[in-house]
Amino acid sequence: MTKLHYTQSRGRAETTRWVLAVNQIPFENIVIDTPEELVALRATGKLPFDQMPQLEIDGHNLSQSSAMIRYLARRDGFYGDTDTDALWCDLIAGAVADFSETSLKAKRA
Ligand SMILES: N[C@@H](CCC(=O)N[C@@H](CS)C(=O)NCC(=O)O)C(=O)O
Repeated sequence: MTKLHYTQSRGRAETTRWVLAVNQIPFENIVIDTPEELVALRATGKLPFDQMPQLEIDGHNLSQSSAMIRYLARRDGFYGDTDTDALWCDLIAGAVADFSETSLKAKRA
């Protein structure tokens, strides 16, 4: 079963949730909301860089949200047919990441 570990927020996991949904991959959304839960998750050794989001899929323990999005896109045929198609996918993903990073840094009023 595919599992996604992240906090109770959209944050850096939401694009992965979208791509899982587009690919029609059922997944368990596991909420890690306390420092103790994060410590326990780290102790499993499944976080390559000790960070979330973390995606368990196809026997892989993935981190880095941009890597997981690209893996899912390639895996299920959403990366185009040519290097130029893939280039444009990367350009658009980069632009979306710029907007996302800005909103992640925004402070709540
Ligand atoms: N470049 C990484 C950044 C991951 C990241 O900064 N995750 C934060 C939560 S949004 C985290 O795990 N922070 C805990 C820590 O770094 O100790 C990605 O896009 O997945």
